[in-house]
Amino acid sequence: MKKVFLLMTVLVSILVLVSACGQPQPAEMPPPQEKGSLRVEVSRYGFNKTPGEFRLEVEEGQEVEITFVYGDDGLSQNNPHVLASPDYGITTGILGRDNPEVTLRFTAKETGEVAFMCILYECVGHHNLHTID
Ligand SMILES: [Cu+2]
Repeated sequence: MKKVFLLMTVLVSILVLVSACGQPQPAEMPPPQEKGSLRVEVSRYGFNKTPGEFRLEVEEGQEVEITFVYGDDGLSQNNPHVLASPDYGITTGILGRDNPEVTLRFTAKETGEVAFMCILYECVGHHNLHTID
């Protein structure tokens, strides 16, 4: 009798699982973020509020798109930044209140880390947007 009960339990479980699979999906999932596309906040506290240069792992041949977003709205004055990757010889335009998003695009020439930093030395919190020695 116990065996029959166990068998029934297993059968019911399978039926529940099978019918659940047939249900329409509740909502469309948002498309996954495009590979190599990234948003990073830049403020006087650092990249994503972390002091030091921003480092990104890339793979050779990867199309990298990195958007820097102005994060100093809490300051009374404008606090412009210019972001650069010396490894790739690329810089953004001025990131500031009037231009709150700037994007860098490049193709990774080798696998490893790429460093980004602010090259506008006058900015508030500049020491948080550069290599920490
Ligand atoms: Cu800066």
